Amino acid sequence: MSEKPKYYITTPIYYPSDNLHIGHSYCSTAADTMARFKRLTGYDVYFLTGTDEHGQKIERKAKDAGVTPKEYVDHIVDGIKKLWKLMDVDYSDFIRTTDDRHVRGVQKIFRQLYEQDDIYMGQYEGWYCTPCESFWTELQLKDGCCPDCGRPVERMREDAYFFRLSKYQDWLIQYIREHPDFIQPSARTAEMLNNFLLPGLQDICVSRTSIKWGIPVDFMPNHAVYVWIDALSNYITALGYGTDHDELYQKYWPADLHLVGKEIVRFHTIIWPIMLHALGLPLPKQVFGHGWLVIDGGKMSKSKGNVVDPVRLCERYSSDAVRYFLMREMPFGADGEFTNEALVKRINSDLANDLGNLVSRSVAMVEKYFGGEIPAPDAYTDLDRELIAEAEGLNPLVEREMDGLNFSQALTGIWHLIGSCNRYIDQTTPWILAKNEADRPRLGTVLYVLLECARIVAIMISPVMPRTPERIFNQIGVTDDELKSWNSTRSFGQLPAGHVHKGEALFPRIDVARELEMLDQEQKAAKAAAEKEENEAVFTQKDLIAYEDFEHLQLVVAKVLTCEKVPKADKLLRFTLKVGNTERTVVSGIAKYYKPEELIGKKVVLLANLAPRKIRGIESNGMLLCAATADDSVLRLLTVDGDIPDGCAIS
Ligand code: ME8
Repeated sequence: MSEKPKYYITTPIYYPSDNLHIGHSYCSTAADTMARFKRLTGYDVYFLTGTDEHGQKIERKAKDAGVTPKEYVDHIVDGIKKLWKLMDVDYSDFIRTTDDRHVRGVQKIFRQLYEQDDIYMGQYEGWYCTPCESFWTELQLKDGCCPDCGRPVERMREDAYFFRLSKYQDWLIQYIREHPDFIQPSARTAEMLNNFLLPGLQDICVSRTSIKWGIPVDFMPNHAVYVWIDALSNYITALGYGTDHDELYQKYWPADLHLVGKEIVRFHTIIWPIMLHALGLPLPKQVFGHGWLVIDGGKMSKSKGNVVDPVRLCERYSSDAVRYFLMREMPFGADGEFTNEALVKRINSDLANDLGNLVSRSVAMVEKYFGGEIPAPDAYTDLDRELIAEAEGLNPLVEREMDGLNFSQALTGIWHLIGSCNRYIDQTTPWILAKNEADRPRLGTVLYVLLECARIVAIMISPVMPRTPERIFNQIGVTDDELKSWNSTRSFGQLPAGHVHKGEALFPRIDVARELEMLDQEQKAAKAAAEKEENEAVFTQKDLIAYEDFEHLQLVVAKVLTCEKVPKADKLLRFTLKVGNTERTVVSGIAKYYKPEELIGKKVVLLANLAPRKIRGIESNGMLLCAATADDSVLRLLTVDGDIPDGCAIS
């Protein structure tokens, strides 16, 4: 027997977030659907997923929670694994970047790149946003603050290793041009070339001394491997690359498909291929960047209270229904708006009505007219042949669309057949045929055609909806595995004699108006809870400091003499402050909370001995103290009560 061809597919490794939403399920559902489809069509599939667990953000969250980073991520990873189980995401392996096998693999890769001079020691300097763990250039800053979260950034410089991306730029441009399928959808190829490669690549920083929760560089342990060399390597360390047990690597690498969200295509099609090429390894065959599931045109976020919980949806509608919706609703490469209405209507019309009706009506009629025994077909009419042709045409259509990752189009094709079957019932009117004994052979043919179509549909939907097919097979009396196989959908008429078994409705019909009202209320409650949580300040005690440390801070009363908006900077106010017999300029990012004129004359609290910083070209000398909620939705300046001259010390 010839060996099965191999197929290696991956999802990105997810950040362990306590905020996993339906958007995260999107990529995993697609990867699982593809893995199942390839298995169904005869491939030896390896499907990898996992978690990306290092970095300062995790370190800080763990500290806030009073646990070690490992304890913090362990708990979240358990939740992620439970979600994949609930959603039938049936991976072959789950890699964690904290796994020993990964740590050792990354250290080896880093060392090799260093020894061959693709990694070198340099100095990194930039504006650093701690919450986002990101360095930014001056140009990237927005109003002098982090362009992602809007919070203040700090100038930081540290020794760091760099990876010579620039050395491989011309090679990569040529590679991408010669392999038009490497980056998909193809519009992303142009984006990568025009926005990043052709303007010129800069070497990237691949280590940090300021981050402790990371993989130590083994030959320079005060450096932790920074982000992408750690994260991207997972695709090969999981296969045992570089160890004595690299059988999986030998068998499955290169990957056939890396599925990733559109925002990380860049890392997967620039840094990753260069890393692999530098290591002398073959490149993945394709990187596909899918779109985002958005709400009200924007990303889901916990603080907006618009996070859609996949667990809740699966429990209420079944994982098959949720998977169907995700794969059907929007073309895979594009963004799509998530609404409760779209979800509920799709489940009702496509699953409860179209698919549910086909199966339940066909089975009910076989029970009623043939005592549950599947009739043998008689002669086919033109009408039958038309439907049969559509059913037989589905195999190549679905194969083509699935291989192109056009999940939605594949499902549209399958649902077209379901629609044709339901119309066929109306056209052939079995209930009228049943009245006349002479029409019995015709009635048998009609019902046979319907059951056989239902069998084909059940096989076709199985990659997207792994649970429903078995329920359909039970009802239409299919037990033989061969009749559940992909090959058996190529030619019509495989369904043998047997018995149908009327079962429960595949998907209960939904009262759409009531359901939407209920979901709406649930969402409002979730939003209110999120707001309450956000506003309830969580106080976490920081490390104790000595009194001498406090004494270093020079806090004084300052009087606002002038205050004005900084032109072309939405967030910034420029203050002239009187501090005793001196005056100074301070720039503060609080324009959103105050009108400049409200502040004139106020006595505020100034940290006077903070090193000066240039913000939007203005030198700011000190910082005004404010109190703010965690999400910065409310912010108030600290002012001094009563009559006290400016310049007075605060202690
Ligand atoms: O990016 N719609 O992890 P991550 C669709 N650790 N997809 C979404 C989505 C949404 N609303 N929200 C998130 C990372 N995703 C890195 C990857 S790989 C070596 C390292 C997708 O947890 C997102 O696009 O932030 C990405 O593909 C995946 O979830 C993981 O995102």
